[in-house]
Amino acid sequence: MIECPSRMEMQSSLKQVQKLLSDQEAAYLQSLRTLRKKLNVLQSAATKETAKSNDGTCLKLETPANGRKLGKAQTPGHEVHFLCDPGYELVGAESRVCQESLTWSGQQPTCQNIDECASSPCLNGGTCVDEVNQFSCICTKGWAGVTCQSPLPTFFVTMTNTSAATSSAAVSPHTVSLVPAVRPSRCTQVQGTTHCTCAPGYTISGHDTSTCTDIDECELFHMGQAGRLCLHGCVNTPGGYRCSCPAGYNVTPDGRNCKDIDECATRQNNCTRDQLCINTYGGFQCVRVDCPRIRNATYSKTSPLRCERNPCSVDNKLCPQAPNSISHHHLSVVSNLSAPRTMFRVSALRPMGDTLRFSLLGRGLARRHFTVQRSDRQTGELVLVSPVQGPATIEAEVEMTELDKRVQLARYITKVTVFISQYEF
Ligand SMILES: [Ca+2]
Ligand SMILES: [Ca+2]
Repeated sequence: MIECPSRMEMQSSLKQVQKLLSDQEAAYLQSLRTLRKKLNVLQSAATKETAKSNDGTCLKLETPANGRKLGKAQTPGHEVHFLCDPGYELVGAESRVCQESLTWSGQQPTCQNIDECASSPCLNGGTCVDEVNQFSCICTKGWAGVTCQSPLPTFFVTMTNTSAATSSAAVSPHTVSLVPAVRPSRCTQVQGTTHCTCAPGYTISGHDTSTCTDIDECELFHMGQAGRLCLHGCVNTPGGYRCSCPAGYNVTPDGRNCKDIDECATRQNNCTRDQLCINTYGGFQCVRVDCPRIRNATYSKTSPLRCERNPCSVDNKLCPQAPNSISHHHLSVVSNLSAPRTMFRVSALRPMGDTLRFSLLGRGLARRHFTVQRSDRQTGELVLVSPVQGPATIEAEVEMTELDKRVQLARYITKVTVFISQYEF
């Protein structure tokens, strides 16, 4: 069992606690007073140190970092001015006066870096980086320029025609150009003025002198003093241009013209062994010469392009009427060839009779564009009389008949196939 303490004992204990507390309070207040006194002494000493000097002048003022102080006088009534370096702005008093109390008016100013990014100068999602007296932009993909104002840089992919490039050693079948169409300019400062220049083939367009844009020569020099820049196609490239040609042609060494590829000479043809490869402007033809199969006569191939009639049997009266020989010739010409123009000549090497007669067989296109005329006693010629717009293929048959006393001795057929190209080069 716990016994309750007596009333006397309780009062004695409380008195002891009260005394302890009041002693503690007194000691605490005493130390506070001592501390305040020390602080006051320090404060008054500090005030005297900063505001006044002993020789009747204000204390020398500090020059702010990244700034300048104008004025050296420290006597009462004189002013000191403050300036900041470019890229910094003054925060605080622009000028301070040395007062009669030998203290300076106002607060000591500081020079703080100006935030050029505050006006959000970077466009199109660019990130602004503040630098002293300037800023720079980190542009998002697809944008360039000082403030990311220019679209691009895009990249031109130039593919040369594979069929046209195979025989050209200088150009690989796939030439991929990764030169940008927009490049930075080179700027120099001359007597305070900025001069910006571009690499050849580039120019400064618009107000932005920091970027150079590719010159589109195809557009700009479409018709030059020397005629067309390119005879066929013009391909603008970053920093330059190149001429292009249709399939079946190569660009000539001068870079302006187009030259037909001889597929027959370079084995770039798919003609079979029993076919003849005929090179044409812009392509080639595989031709096969077959001898005619007619009832009254038989023929033998005496050369790849010539069939001769076999000797007629004595009882076949119609056989001698059939052509003695059929020769094939192939011509390749460009479209819209000027006329009149001799295309082919047929001659009799050893005429047997007293007369040679030349004529054009057939109808249609051949009759519209060709005629046959005698050029001398033994020679007839196939003449183009009007230009042909290609692409086209015209077959003309020239017949030469030998007569003696108006009796036909022999007939010779010459089949001339003319391949006319699509282009006029
Ligand atoms: Ca160009
Ligand atoms: Ca060709």
